[in-house]
Amino acid sequence: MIRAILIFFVLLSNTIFSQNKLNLIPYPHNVNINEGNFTLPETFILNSELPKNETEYFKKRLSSDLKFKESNKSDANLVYSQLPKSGKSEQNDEFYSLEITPKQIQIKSYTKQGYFLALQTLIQLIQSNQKDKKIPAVKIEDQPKFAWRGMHLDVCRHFFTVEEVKQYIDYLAMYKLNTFHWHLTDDQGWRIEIKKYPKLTTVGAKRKESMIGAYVDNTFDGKPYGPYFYTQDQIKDVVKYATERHITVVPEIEMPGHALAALTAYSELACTKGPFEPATKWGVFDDVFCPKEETFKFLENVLDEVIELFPSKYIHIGGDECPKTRWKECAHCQALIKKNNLKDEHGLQSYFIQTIEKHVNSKGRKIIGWDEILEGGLAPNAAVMSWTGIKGGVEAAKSGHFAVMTPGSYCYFDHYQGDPQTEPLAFGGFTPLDKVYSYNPIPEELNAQQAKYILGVQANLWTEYILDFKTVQYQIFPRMMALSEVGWGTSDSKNYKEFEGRVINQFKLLDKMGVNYAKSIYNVTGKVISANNGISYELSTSQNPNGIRYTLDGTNPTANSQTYQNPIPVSKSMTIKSAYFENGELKSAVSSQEFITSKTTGKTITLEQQPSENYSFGGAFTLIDGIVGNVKQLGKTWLGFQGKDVVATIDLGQKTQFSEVYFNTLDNKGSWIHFAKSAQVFVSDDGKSFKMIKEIGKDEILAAKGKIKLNVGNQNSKYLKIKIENAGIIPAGNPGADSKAWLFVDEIGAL
Ligand code: TNX
Repeated sequence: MIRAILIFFVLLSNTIFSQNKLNLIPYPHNVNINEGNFTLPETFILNSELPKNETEYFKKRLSSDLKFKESNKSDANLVYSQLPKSGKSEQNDEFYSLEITPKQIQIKSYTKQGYFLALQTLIQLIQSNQKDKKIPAVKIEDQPKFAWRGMHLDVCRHFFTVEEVKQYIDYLAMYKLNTFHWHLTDDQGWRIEIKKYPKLTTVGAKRKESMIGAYVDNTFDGKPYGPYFYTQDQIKDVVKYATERHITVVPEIEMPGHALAALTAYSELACTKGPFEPATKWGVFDDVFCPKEETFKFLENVLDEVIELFPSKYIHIGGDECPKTRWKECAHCQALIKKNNLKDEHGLQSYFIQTIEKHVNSKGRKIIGWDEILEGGLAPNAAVMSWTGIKGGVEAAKSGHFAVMTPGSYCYFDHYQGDPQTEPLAFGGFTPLDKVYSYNPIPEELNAQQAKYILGVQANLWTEYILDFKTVQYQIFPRMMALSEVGWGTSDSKNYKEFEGRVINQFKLLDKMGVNYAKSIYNVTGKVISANNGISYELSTSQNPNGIRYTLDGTNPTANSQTYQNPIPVSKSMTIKSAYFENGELKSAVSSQEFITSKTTGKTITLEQQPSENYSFGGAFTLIDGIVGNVKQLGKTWLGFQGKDVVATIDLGQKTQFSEVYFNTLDNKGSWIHFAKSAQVFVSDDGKSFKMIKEIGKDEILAAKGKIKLNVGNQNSKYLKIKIENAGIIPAGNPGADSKAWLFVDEIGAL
């Protein structure tokens, strides 16, 4: 009976949902659903007065769904009228109204852009009602909240063809994004033809090889990459393509940092002699543009050609991550600091950007740059793209400068969107769909007047770990849909589940288009919990919990595998594989978790000193949870201690026999992580007086590459204590020299 009532409510809420909400992303601001439907005819009749280019686009998008014909009659299926411009109106240029009655579809707007946006809404309505060919009678009045709704694409770390870039632009158009930020130059490659400086592409558009796999692996593929770049004709073609879709292309030319590819081509623009080569690994490099006369002349000439190619109001000049190492040692730079009364090298960075700004302004354009352009004082007319959090945007808005919000933790689509074990290798971080959806581009610190300087929001796609276009699709979908609704101004975190329903509806369309979107929202996530003096593995999903199936024998789960009900006891080493199914169909990726258990697993552990906040994951329990630290997941399965030793005491519950003790420690000097210096193992029966049973030094730890296994003879004790000594102060000649080293430790076991 209760079940029947429940089912009734589920059905009822489904009908309410389908009655109240249309399958649209971004959701419009004003929607009035009326009685009746418009039935899609066999041949859809377009009024011949419709704006031409946009209507061509509409026909192309629907070419596999509908046939079209033109008619000059006013009773055509689709008619358009342009609204007269009214100065006072609250409505902006992107406003549109879309009225669908059982007889006709009518669009009104001030601009062709408004008409184009209305068509996107109509396309989504038609495509999501393809089955019964009926679209609901509705009146929509709509316009975006933010003028800048952007997506960025890095084509330097990995290159994408003109065709792929055009597809990317198409995705933006589908979800009403209007700005494409094209990251065209970086250390690893210069990707735009500049006629005056041919070496930029003959020399700077290729690299010897590329880093592959996780950064910590420090592995290279040995394969030359490139030359890959866009000719000016190709650039013009892309800009035209975007313009037809009412999308502004904002080019980015990086300076003063991220300049190795350019310096390889023209080494005279650096502070030191070189020779240089385009970077083969990822990161930040010391060789940057030197603020000399000839460098400015060069950059101005480059920008002149760029300005010719891109009609955008803003030109992005980079500005991020510019180490000051070379400038500190360069006599010319120091003299320039003195001559211009600058405070220091940060002042010089500001001088650099202001010099460029003057030039760009003289051509009638404005600069935008990453938030480091605030260093040492912001150029007078510059806009800021706030990526290292929101403070850059806040500072800009408070001082009357425009800002675009792209904070890493919400807007970096190179981050993971699901459990890294089920995702393609990504940069790091964790930015799932609901996190993007929860973002509010207006920082709380701003008052209404200052908030007007927030131009909008953008997501960035850096491609260090994105080798092909399939992975581009994977990283942006479905998160771009969340971004789109955030930028449109109709997102509401409270309604996330309802939004997710609309996303799932869009998946059908993406399937039809052959887009490789992420299914991470379906994924099953696992958590180790302590139970009965050992551990159990708890599985969950944000979807229907009855849809989880799992196996313990290493095979991939099928619809017929065991249904998950309660946490799974992990009493021995095993691999638990799980996945989410709906109506017998696999919806998620398969999640796989290996457990290696020992006599310490799930016992009581205490740490004398706690790990550093950012690397404390599940606290001390992490060290005995049966999951052995994975090098690729530093923030997850390891505990990190900066400048501190690890002193862990494990209460085994009762006298326990063991003869081997093991633990793991890491070495990644680039990230200031160093192997332990020594380790000691103790035992006790009362937890008070401990006896040392083993000690090892640095050489043994090094020889074992951090995977330490210690033969401790036959022991029979209730307490096991282990002291792992931090490497201390980082020695000279290493990154982070003179700072406190990090000690990363995981999984302390006894066999
Ligand atoms: C920081 S965001 C960078 C990029 C990297 C990115 C990786 C920004 C302005 N600079 O050079 O690709 O992190 O997430």
